[in-house]
Amino acid sequence: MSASNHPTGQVRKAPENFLDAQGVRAVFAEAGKGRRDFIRNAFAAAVAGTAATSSALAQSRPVVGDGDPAILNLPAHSTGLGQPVVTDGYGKPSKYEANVQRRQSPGLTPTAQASVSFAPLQSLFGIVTPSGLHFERHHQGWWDIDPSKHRLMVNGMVKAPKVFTLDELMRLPSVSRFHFIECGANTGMEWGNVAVPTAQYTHGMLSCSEFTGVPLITLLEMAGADLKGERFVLAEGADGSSMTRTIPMSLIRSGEVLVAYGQNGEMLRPEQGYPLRLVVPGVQGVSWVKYLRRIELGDQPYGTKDENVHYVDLMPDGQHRQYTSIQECKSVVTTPSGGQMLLDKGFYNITGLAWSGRGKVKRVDVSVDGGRNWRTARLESPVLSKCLTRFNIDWVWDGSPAIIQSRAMDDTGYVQPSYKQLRAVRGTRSIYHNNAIQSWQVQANGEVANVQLS
Ligand SMILES: Nc1nc2c(c(=O)[nH]1)N[C@H]1C(S)=C(S)[C@@H](COP(=O)(O)O)O[C@H]1N2
Ligand SMILES: [Mo]
Repeated sequence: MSASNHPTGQVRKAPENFLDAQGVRAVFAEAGKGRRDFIRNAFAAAVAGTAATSSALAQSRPVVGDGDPAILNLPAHSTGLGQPVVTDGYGKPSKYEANVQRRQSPGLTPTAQASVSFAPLQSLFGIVTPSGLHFERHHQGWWDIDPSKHRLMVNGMVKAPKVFTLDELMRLPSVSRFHFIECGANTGMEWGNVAVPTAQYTHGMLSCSEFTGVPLITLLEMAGADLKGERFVLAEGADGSSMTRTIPMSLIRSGEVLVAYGQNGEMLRPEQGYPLRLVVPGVQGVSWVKYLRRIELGDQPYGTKDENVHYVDLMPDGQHRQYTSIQECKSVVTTPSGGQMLLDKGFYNITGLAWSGRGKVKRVDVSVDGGRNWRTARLESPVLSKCLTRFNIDWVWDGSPAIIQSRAMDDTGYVQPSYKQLRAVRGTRSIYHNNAIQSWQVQANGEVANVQLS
């Protein structure tokens, strides 16, 4: 099967790509909260006008040589002078991409100091999240901290407690690595079967960057850390949330935990913890402490508020599971995905992302019939450990209803579970750590909706 011997279908973008934030929220307000059908139908109704237009366009598009003005008429950009170089500015995306934005979920109550924004996964390619689209999760808002006044203290069970300035840290040997970060609450709404309409809101508390920094083990060694016996590190942020998390030495010893100042080739963005954040590959986002100001070495887990009260999983036996930190293997199809619309029958490239907090993604299978049959997708390089992996697979849509799913497997052999399998172990009362298989239903009219198969 290839694109060349099938007519190529068109995907109409998700509403986020052509409605502004107010528009998306208005659709939700109309729909009222609650049932997935209301939300889905209202969403579809609000964008029906656009759908009709683009569908008509698709049909009336002239073939080459048939008088297509986009071919025959020389545009201004081919005959005139272009813009001068931007000498003193920071480059921006095309104005035609202005609606590709991180957004607050229309399904969550808006607050004065919004605390989560989601990355527009359905609009991204490859594995790297552009820094301006990285999701945000702030427990007390973000700050743009003066780096010359920021300090990192290393204390606790160390012979020589140390305080580093940013300049001192940046003189040390550095490494650069690609890793995903996923909030433990990502896909949390789906536990309650409150389906949010698009991949941005189901899976968008997920991003991937190239991080640059100093291995934490280097700083501990410089401070003369006593590393005999069981050891744990407490990481503390400088913002008002007094975010503190325990990091086990087993992760730090390998050198993969970084004190990072770089993100995608430049300094961290303020929203991502400028000037310093902890990078804890494979572990849920909350442990990636931003505005990092202190590292303490101890001999037992610290049991902070962010690990005793938050980010715990209520299990079927009524007990809370603590310190669930590794993000298990997971994947999501980003096109076709909720809110998009297939405008024709024909060839489509199904594409998505897969990741595992335990290592590399080994395989991704894709089903278009709700899990009865599976085909193995192509993994695009690079396939890196604890990093997003892009997958693609060909599909010819015959115009009948379909349910698209992806199921990832990592190099430990672990396979991403269905909702049924996940609930069998975890029950129904969780908020965090949902890595179940996502289902997107393609309806006969081409609309794509978020559904859950039982
Ligand atoms: N200091 C500090 N660190 C923090 C947080 C915070 O509010 N303050 N939020 C945590 C949570 S819950 C997540 S999911 C990630 C989000 O990182 P991001 O905003 O760069 O996407 O940062 C973590 N580190
Ligand atoms: Mo989080």
